[in-house]
Amino acid sequence: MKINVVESVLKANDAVARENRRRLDAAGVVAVNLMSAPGSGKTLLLEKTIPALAAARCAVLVGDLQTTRDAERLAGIAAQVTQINTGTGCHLTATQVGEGLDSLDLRSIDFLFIENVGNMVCPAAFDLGEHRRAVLLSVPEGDDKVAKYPTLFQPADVILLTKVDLLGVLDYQRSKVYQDLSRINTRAPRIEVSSTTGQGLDRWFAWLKDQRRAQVSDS
Ligand SMILES: Nc1nc2c(ncn2[C@@H]2O[C@H](COP(=O)(O)OP(=O)(O)OP(=O)(O)O)[C@@H](O)[C@H]2O)c(=O)[nH]1
Ligand SMILES: [Mg+2]
Repeated sequence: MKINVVESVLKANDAVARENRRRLDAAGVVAVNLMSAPGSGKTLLLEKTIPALAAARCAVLVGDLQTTRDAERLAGIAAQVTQINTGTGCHLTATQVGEGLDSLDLRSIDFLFIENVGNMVCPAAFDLGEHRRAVLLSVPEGDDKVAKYPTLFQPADVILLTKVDLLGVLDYQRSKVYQDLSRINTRAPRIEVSSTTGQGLDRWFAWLKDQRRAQVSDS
């Protein structure tokens, strides 16, 4: 008898993810899962993004092992914020997101941002029921990370090169990142952004609005 525990865990997760997606679709919400290494700038990007969309129509589920610090940063910005503490878990699961959805009034929002736990490996394996995956890669992490952590970048729907204001400060070759991406993911648009200077943020906002428009026209 063949028992594959990992496969069954993922299958169970996928079933809950499908239900999460059904709930989001029914409420007309587009959900974006932000994934990256710790400290790549997910929360600061959301702090800049949400006011540029209609803040009252945005909610955030924030995943961290411990603390409510990110939720506190976002509480005065998004209409609804729920922190999910995973304890020792290095990624969010569909069940945790489903419980997070229970805490939100989905009918009153257009965008749900899911800030995943900072980690370059585990989050990519778990469908949460999101519609789009946004992967961040910050300049200080180094220009070799796409090649070293390809599983994060393969399923990305958009790739954000963050903290580009630091390009002149660090020894960093963007061309290496783009060369590696050309082998791993040619589908996702690449957007260079700085949340501190504002560079590139308009392209990111436009991409988000396009995803929302696509969802509305699909439904
Ligand atoms: N120079 C610069 N610093 C940035 C930028 N974006 C974020 N930071 C800084 O990077 C640090 C980490 O940013 P966060 O937004 O907390 O990163 P995060 O990805 O949410 O981190 P975790 O939730 O711990 O995974 C903070 O000190 C930010 O101020 C940027 O565009 N440029
Ligand atoms: Mg954060």
